[in-house]
Amino acid sequence: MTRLTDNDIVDIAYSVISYDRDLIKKTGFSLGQIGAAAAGYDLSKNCLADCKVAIIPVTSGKGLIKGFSESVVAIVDHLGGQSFITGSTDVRGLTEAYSRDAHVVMLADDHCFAAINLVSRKIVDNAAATAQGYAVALDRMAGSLHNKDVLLIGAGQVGAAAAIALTELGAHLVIFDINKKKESNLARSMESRSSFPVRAGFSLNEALGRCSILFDASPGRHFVTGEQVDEKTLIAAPGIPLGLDPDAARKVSERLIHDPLQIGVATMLFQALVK
Ligand code: 2YC
Repeated sequence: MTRLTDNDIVDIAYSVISYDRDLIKKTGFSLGQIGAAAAGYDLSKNCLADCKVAIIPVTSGKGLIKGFSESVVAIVDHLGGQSFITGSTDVRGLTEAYSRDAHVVMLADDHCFAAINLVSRKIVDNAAATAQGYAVALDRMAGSLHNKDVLLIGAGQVGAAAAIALTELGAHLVIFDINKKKESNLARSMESRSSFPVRAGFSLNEALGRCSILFDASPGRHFVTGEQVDEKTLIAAPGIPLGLDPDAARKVSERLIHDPLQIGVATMLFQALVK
């Protein structure tokens, strides 16, 4: 899991409205609609207004990330939740969340970013939620992924969850990872879940030549060049840093979904609220 830097998240709090406007332009759906769809949460039946969310700063490992808790608050409040950052960190922060009647707590150390519903005891992990939220966003941007070839780059935690979510949306998967053992293990594990053969074993260039719809769940930087994308390319890229190099990012910019926290946090919140 790539640890975010304060620079990655510096503008989230003040740009969440323009971010959402851009997401609607690209997919036709808002951050709330995408997160709720990925969670199976019915926005028309529920409202977040009475949902108190405590964000607990965690100092373990490499410590706090400047702006992390504030970014999560901005996203939750943009979605209609009532959130607060606990005054204390770590264990005391958890006791504070309980004493201030939080419904959901959200907290992250260097290995896990979780949302926990204190009433239903539902636990949600950021990696799986991010994969599911991005898969829905790509589906909406493509009109539908049903029976369409999708190149999944990265067979790690997010990639494995994305493979399931994309397959459930009807995508025909081509899987690529620089680690060929991880790539073939994920492809094999997906065979039983997909009614269509899961393909793997290509070089990156061959795989990019076969698919115009990409899901970049890898931590690789700038490995996709401008020559490898075109006006048909659609890409959902939860991986940090961005896999597209600047030339490719410029060419695909109107059809690129990439953010450090927003879609993952939105999906976590709604998933924590459904039974
Ligand atoms: O400020 C704090 O409370 C820190 N303990 C937060 C550490 C977050 C570490 N994880 C990450 O940077 C990201 C996750 C948000 C998802 C993947 N990596």
